[in-house]
Amino acid sequence: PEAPSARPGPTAPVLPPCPDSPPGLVGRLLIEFTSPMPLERVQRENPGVLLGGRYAPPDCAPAQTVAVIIPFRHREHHLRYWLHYLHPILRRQRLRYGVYVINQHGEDTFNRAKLLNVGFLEALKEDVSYDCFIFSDVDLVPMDDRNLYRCGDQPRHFAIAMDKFGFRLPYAGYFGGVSGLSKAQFLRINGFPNEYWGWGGEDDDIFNRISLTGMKISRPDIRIGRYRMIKHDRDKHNEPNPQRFTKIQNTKLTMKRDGIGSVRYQVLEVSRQPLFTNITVDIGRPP
Ligand code: UDH
Ligand code: NGS
Repeated sequence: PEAPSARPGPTAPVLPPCPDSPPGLVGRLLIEFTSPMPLERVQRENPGVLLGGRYAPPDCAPAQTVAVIIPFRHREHHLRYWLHYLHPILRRQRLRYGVYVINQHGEDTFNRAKLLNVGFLEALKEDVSYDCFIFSDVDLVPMDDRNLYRCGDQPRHFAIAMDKFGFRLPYAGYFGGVSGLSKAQFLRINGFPNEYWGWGGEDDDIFNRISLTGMKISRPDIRIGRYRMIKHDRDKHNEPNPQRFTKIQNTKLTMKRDGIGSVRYQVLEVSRQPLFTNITVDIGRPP
């Protein structure tokens, strides 16, 4: 083995790099949302997760540091399932990661993509070493732990075979649900749009940004990128956005001015919970 480049201190042992294919993955998983999931149980079953939802493997040094960003409002019961299933998966994947729940304050129209922009900036304020960002809806749980939550040389789409779509992509340009970009990829597209209020289209706008900057979506094997979605009714204050069809025609023009460079918001509270960091934010309301 090579000589370590930094001198190991008593508290910082030099670990070998984590292997490309983590050993100990189990493959296909049984995912169900029938019995209720108390948070105390999820905490008890994940003692290795540190305050704020941080984790690093004890036995190897990962190449990346991953911030998992969840757009959120009034979905506590989905979040408990998400934490229950995802923490053990991410641990088996030997990731160094943190979980950030970006909670939209108030009852104005929901804005998923703007919350994801906030998550990118706030995660970096917590830890400048984040270099990979995974954006996950709170109601999506992977059915296979070989679907590795890390970044590559192209933006990654993870949720490609959801149960509600018959385990297929609904259309070739679908980029919704769970996606991942490196810090450099995210900055290259000027982050995500801030101007999609209500449901729909923001993921297509992100897809357009990626295509327009000459990048290509990378996806896992269709047998591995399977997901279960927790069934739910339409939320209040997240009605389909009637402007979405015209907006996605104009990404090329709007992406220059609307994105991570122009996002305005106010953080109201940062709260480090045992299994995640909760960031409550005022993102304003549609004009
Ligand atoms: N989200 C919240 N709270 C909300 C709205 C959205 O947390 O009030 C987040 C959450 O992470 C969710 C994501 O934004 O997973 C995407 O929103 P969504 O779940 O509303 O989108 P989806 O396409 O559902 O899953 C749309 C309504 C489907 C109604 C189907 C009725 N059978
Ligand atoms: C498209 C939406 C996307 C959405 C996808 C799946 O039509 O935002 O359906 O929706 N695009 C537009 O509306 C322009 S789903 O079946 O999950 O409700 O993600």
